[in-house]
This record gives sequence, C-alpha cells and structure tokens, in this order.
Amino acid sequence: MRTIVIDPVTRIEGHLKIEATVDDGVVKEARSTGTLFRGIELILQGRDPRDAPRITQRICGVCPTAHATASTFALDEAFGIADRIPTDGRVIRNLIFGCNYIQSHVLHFYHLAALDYVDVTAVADYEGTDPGLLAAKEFLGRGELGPFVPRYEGDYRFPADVSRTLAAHYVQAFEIRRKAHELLAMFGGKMPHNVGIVPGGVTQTAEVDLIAAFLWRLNELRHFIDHVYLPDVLEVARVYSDYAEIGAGSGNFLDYGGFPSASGRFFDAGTISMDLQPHDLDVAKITESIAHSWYEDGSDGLHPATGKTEPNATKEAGYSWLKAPRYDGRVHEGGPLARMLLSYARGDGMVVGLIDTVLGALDLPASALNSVLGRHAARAVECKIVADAMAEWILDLVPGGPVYAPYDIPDEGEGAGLTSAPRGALGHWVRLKGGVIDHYQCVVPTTWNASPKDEKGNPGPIEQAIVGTPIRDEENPFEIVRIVRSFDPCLACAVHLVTPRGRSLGRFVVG
Ligand code: NFE
Ligand code: MG
Repeated sequence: MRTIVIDPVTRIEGHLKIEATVDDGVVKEARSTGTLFRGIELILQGRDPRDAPRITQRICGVCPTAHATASTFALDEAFGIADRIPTDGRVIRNLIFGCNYIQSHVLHFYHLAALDYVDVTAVADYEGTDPGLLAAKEFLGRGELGPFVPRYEGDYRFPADVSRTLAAHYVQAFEIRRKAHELLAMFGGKMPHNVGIVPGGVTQTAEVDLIAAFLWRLNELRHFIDHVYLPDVLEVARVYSDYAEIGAGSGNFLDYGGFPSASGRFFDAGTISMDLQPHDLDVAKITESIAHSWYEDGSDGLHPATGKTEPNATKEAGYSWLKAPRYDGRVHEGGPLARMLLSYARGDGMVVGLIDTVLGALDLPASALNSVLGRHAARAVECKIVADAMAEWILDLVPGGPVYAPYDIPDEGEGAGLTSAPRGALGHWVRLKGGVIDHYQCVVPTTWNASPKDEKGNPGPIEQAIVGTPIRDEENPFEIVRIVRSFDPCLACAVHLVTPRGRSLGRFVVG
C-alpha cells in the first residue's frame, strides 16, 4: 500500500492536488483537493447587479465568457426581461460564447493534454524544409529551459515523424487560439473578460461588415477543426486505444443546456447514464455537500439559491476547498461528453453521425465513451458542432436590428443563470434586495467534476475515474494525470467561493 501524491497537477488551470492510494499496482482510493481559496461571490454583495457579469468573469481567464453568460442569464431573470432578449442580442451572445468554446477546446487538447501523448521534442532533430515543422522547431527551441523542454519519461508511442507533425500542430494551435480570441473580440470587445455580453442582450449591433469578416475568420477555425484537430484526436485515440478502457467515471452525466435558440436551447438540458436514456433536468435537485470540504458544518445539502459558504480551514473531515455538488443526491459528471451523450441519445443527426464515425474508426462500442478517450473525442466533436452551428446562427442576424432589451433594476428579484460551459454545467444564482446584490452563488463545472466525497462518502467524478486504474510505474503514474486532464479541470473556477467579510484566510491555504 502506497500513497502517490501529485501536487500540483501541472498543465491544468489552477491548483489541484491528487492523492492516490495504490495497492498491488491498482488505485484503491483517490482524493481530489482544491488547494486554493478565493472570494468572488462575496465581492458581489452590496453591488450594483450590473457589475456581476464584469466581476464574475474574473473567476477565470479560460472561460470568462461562461461566467458572463451565466450571470447575465441570472440577471435577465431577476430583472424580468428573460423573454424579451432581441434576436440579434441572443445570437451575438451565442457567437461570443461560441468563440470561447472553440478556443477552450483547442487549448485543452493541444496545450494541456497533448504532451501526455506526444513527444514534441522530436522536432528538435528535424533537418528538412517544411515551413510548419521549421516554425515548430524554432518556437519550441526558444526560452530559458535550454533548447527544448525536458523529455517526459513516460509512455510515448508515436514514431518521430508523427510526433514532429503533431508538434507543428501544437504550435499552429497557438495561432488558432489567437484567432478565436480576435473573433470573440469582434462582437465582445476584448478577450479575456468581454464587454459585449450585458443584461438584456449585448453592446454591439450586427453590422454587415462585421458579419462578413466574422464568417470569413470563423471558416479558418472550422478548417483547422476539421482537418487538424479532429484527425489528431483520432490519431491519438488509435495509438492509445487502451485509454478507451481507462478513466471511466461515475457513469452519470448532466448538463444545464446552452446557447438559447428561437425555441429553446441548442444543447438541451438533461441527465443521462451509460444506458443512454436521457432524462429531463429538475433544477430543484441540485445540492452542494460540504461534509468533506473546508466549510462549517450545518449547511450540508443546500440548494445553491440558499447556499452558504462559511470557511473552516481546520475542519477535521475536510480535504478540499471545493464543495461537492450532487444531483438527486448522486454524483454526476459534466462536460462535452455529457452533452454529446445527451445529443447522441436524443438523435441529433450531426452528433450521431460524428460519434458513430469516431466509434467506427476506432472499432469501439458507445459504452467506451465513458473513458479518457471518450472525453477527448467528445470535446473535439463538440468543437466542430459548435463551430459549424455558429456559421448558421450568424445568418439569423438582422443587420442594424435591436441588440438589447431596456430595463429598470427592480428593488427585489431573484434569478438562476444556467448554461452549458466548455467544461460542464455552470450555474449562477442571484438575489437582489434594495436594488443591489444580496446573495450570489456559483456552482461551476469543475466543482462538479473535481469534487471531494459527499456526506454519503461517495467520491467525486475524477476520484471515481482514478479508482481501479492499474498503475504501471508508481514513480511516474502517467495514467493518473491522463485521467485527470481528460476532464479539463479548471480549479480557479472550481474554488470561486466566498470568504466572510473581514476574515482573512491568507492568500493560499494548502491542505
Ligand atoms: Ni475556468 Fe469554466 C468552464 C466555467 S470551469 S474554465 O468551462 O464555468 O470549471
Ligand atoms: Mg459556489
């Protein structure tokens, strides 16, 4: 029996510690610990509600647009204007958010996860004349670390020529992400922390030149997704096919639904498990456990609309700053895999076609999607689905049409802003009193996925995905980090929580 501690887990966003107890070469128990404490929700108390989309975006630089979206949905509801958002406002919000999806998924595969599978240093030996490979060689050879980053002693399986091509795509992906940011800024003003998405709609009207320029640039991103990103994910999946059997999580998935359409949402809300029977979502069934989180006892199992956050850094039973969100008292995983399973089971033609193509190419059954490879494949498929849909959505714009609904800020009001976010299901809950924010709670995708045990002792999704994994080399447990990264965790988002006014817990608290 031995406990492997990985602290911090690198190449993810934020501060995550993983402890895995290994016996006889197999993980018997795993603990996921968010080691950073933050205070965004408290900062909102007493403020003008219109500050919420601006301030909550500071939860994260990776998915600020998700927080802008959730908080404006919550405020639209609290202001009583949720059903009055003009078409152009709705569509432009979706376009701004879609750009962030593309950027986030490309970031995750190439710059966070790919180095688990691809030895990019292979490009150091390249002596040919291919401009992409030469650019990659020059780019990756820069910096203080010496000519190349140290080699990751692990489980690299590609021949050098494939590794070199993938290294060139790794470098190209930076350019693609820059372009996705620029695309977002066309309607959103800037990235990160856009200034376009506001209660009632957006700040930028749909002008013909913007629409044309947006489409032209979007098509370059779509070309990359179709001809580079998706094929590269399939290439990794073929060579690392054993990872279709590694990293199965709880098997329960949920999503809140995302991208409002004229009649509902582009992604429908729901829950699903590996029997592929989708169920409607009942928002009342969302609760947060703090049994093993560093918060005062007494607020276990509250719905976020009345949620409390009272830190207790020395709580004996605690081991994480993340709470443990649960649906109907059960562990649920969120993310592209949840959404693609829901769309697949509901018979969305595009998703069925793409997922079946991926499964066919890899000769895998649908049950294999509950795995490390399933998460990567679902993310890539979702990236294409969203990017292609954006090219359709933009055609619904009416140039020069209204982009926001005017409103008065009410003295009292309540709202829940629920949305799909790149990493899963994101919810913001707001309550107004005297025209200012009285109560604000966020329950964030990675809070679901990286959550600790709940009051029943059930481990969170990442913990469950690690348990049962055979570890080939306990000195270099690459299976564990590959599983963790397949969830694309963002700990800055996950630990957005409140600290009581006037009580300092220091800058970082490491458990
Ligand atoms: Ni900081 Fe985020 C997304 C949100 S996640 S990245 O996607 O909301 O946990
Ligand atoms: Mg919260």
